Amino acid sequence: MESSSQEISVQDEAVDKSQFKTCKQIAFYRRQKHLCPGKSPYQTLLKTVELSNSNLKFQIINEESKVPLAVEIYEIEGNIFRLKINEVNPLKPRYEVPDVLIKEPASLRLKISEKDADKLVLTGPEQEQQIHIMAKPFQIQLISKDEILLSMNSSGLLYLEHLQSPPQNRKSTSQEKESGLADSSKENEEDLGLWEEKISSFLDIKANGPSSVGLDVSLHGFEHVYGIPQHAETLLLKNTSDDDVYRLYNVDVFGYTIHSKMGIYGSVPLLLAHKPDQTIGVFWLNSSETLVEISTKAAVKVLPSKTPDISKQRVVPQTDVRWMSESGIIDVFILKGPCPFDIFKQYAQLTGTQALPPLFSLGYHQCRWNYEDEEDVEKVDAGFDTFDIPYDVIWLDIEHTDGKRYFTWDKKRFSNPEKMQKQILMKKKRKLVVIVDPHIKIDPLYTIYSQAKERGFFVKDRNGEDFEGICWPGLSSYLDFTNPEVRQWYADQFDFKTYKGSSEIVFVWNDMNEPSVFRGIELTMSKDAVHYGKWEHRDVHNLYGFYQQMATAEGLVKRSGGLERPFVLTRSFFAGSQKYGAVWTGDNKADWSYLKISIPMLLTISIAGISFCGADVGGFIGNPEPELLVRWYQAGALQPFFRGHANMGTERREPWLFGDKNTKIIREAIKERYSLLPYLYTLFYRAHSVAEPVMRPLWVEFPKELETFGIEDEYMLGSALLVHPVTAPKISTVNIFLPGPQEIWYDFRKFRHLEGHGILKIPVTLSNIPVIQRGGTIIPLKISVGKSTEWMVDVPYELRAALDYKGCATGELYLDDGHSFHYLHEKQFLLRKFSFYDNVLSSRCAGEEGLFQTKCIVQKILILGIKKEPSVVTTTKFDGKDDKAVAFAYDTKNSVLTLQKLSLNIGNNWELRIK
Ligand code: NBV
Repeated sequence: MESSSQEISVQDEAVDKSQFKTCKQIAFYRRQKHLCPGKSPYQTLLKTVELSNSNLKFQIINEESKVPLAVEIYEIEGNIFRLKINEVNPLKPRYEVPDVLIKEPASLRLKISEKDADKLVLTGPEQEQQIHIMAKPFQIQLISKDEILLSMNSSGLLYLEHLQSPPQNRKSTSQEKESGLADSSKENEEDLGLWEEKISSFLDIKANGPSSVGLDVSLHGFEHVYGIPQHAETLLLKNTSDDDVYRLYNVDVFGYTIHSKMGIYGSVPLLLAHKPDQTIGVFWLNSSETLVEISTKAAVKVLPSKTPDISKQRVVPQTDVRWMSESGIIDVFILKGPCPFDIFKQYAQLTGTQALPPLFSLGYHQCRWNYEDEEDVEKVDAGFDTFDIPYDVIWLDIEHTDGKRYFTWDKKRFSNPEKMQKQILMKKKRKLVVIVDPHIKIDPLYTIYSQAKERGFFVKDRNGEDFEGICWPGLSSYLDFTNPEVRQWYADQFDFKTYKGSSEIVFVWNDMNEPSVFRGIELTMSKDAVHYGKWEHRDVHNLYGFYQQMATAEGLVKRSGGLERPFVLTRSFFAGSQKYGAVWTGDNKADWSYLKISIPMLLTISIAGISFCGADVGGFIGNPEPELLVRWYQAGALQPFFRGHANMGTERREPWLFGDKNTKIIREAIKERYSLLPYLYTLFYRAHSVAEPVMRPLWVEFPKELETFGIEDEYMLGSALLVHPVTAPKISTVNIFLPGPQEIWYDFRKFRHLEGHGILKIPVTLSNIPVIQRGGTIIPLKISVGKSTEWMVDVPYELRAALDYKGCATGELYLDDGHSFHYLHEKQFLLRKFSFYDNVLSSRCAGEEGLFQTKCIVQKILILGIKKEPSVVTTTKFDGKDDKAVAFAYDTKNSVLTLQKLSLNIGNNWELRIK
């Protein structure tokens, strides 16, 4: 045993999977399944319609129970529609998710353009778009260019259970009557989990009875749907069957099963649907346990015809999506695109964009559970230098603490953490990440515990006592991060004065924040636990990790006086987590199938707004065979968050432990990542500024090409690089799909133009995975790499231009100090645009307000796809100096022009002319 967790025999506690519910064990699912699709009992009360500047309000009534519901409809700036449905007079307010929307969305005034007994027609700013509200039954249709794009409640599955007072004074209620539950015997009530839900020895008591909500959304003309992470599943969402629906419920599943729709660590209730001329997004803003059913079918569409009696029909696909949540209100945003990138922007307009990471965090991270002690850290760190492998961050897992008391150090193993940071890591310009979990050891002598206890900062159980559960330190309580005061206090714990032994190179990893509770129901917190504001845990469950990461990130910013960008990795996440840092895919296995599934998993997280994501390189559980480890490094090096990690008890696997040949290949993969950092950092800038995902499915870049819609074994890194990881052993050729008859593709390393498009068989060796540059792009690179990102600040650039069929290309570079907020507050950044047109490559400013100064130069330029050998190449600097002829080399076979020894300032305007 290399490490010990004396407090509790941990491994066994964490692996027990038998406690995760199947759908049929979820009471609100069983209840909602009592509804038969078809005619909804809800009717629109058109006489209640009220139009204001910001919305349209009206009531709908359940014709069977006669209970009304309040409906609000908004047209939000930027082509977004919002529907809210709540009780008219709830017994007490129902939970409406706070803090996820970055601001109250600005709405536009709607206009009622038609109103009769059956229907209300509304128009927004765009004339060709209409909202139809049907009266009998209640249904909403979004119409675009005379076609139905989307409809809600068209399958009649709108559902809302009204809050009730506790059982003693309870009468049978409306929805019980509705679903035939009113006459149920006590036994039947238990079955449906109305007031209590029992799973093995766990009892969940529902203070206000059943409270679930549900709605069906039909996507007309769509058969390709994506999103709703996190699942270990394919990129394209599958049709669900009754006991196999997509679950959004954050839980700790050690070695999760792949190709499963069960919930794992994070949830983003955003679904995307795509067809060649339209992308649409459905954002279901609800943080309680959520289930999503998907069913794609062929629907008959009647086409408008001039002769009314000869109606033309066409069969079109339709995808019905049914959302069900355990509590809260119905609050759904329809992002109307029309392009994939519009959806990303619309979603970011609501929930924010990816935080701009500090540059070091885009380097390679070396982690394991655990790096034993200071000596171990020193050795591993030195290993990277000995073997000439760049890396930026070493990580310490839970064993570095004093008995799993976060914010402390194990006195024996880490007796002098300051020295370790100063004399080893800082000197080498490297960083340290430490783990800080949300459970707090119940120990009155532990300051964090005693302070939190005294201030009442822990989540309570249903009896008003601090909730207690078992986790790594033994019996623990859980900080209530939903409370803003707790978050502030928690943020202050990261202050250098409070967090002894920490320094400005220490960053943070939030694990176990689903939250994980050993021996708890489904290894998490009881749903009847009580949070700030008297909300039940069931209401806020999926937000717990979101809030911890928020508080941690705020703490890191605060400790630097607001100057420095934080880096926080979280395991659990929700919509909007992108604002606070990075996520990873948790406890995967050292198995080829997990390497393979990591691609669709990361793509799905990426299109749901969280660009900074990665999977444990090598696989957390088990020992990867060398070939798998090598392939995983090659894949991870071209994914947004790049960290090697390994479980306790696994064999050591630092990159140099697998023989010279493998070390060399891993070194090359990591070095290639470092040389690509200018491109990657620019992509992150775009994710941050305009919400473009860093890692993208092919269909996002080629939205009209049907063949790309289901591709998940390759992806685009930005719009310039196509990456096809190798995810099986002993492979000598791979089938790559190259989109676009109009596109030209080049081998990124050999610069060769790849003939053709569609499926291409290309040979591979173990030395690298296929990376292909798209014609029409210019990629900024560093010409050499250093020990870590900070060693590379002054390293000159290379520009690699790959020409399209018209002989043109464009690219961009974003640059700043790599760590502070000066880019934001003082506009200290540089944004350059490179373009190649008419045999001239020019560099110009693309962000006039940027003020960053640098001496860094472009030293090398490669132009791929130059058809003819030039006779002369000149550079013109726009700093007063004249044209200058420069030396060049031309490779006739591959049509590559190479210019070396240039000295063009990266921040200046210049031109390179080819004659
Ligand atoms: O803190 C220990 C591990 C961590 O290394 C891993 O990355 C997390 O996903 N943690 C889970 C808890 C224990 C898992 C058995």
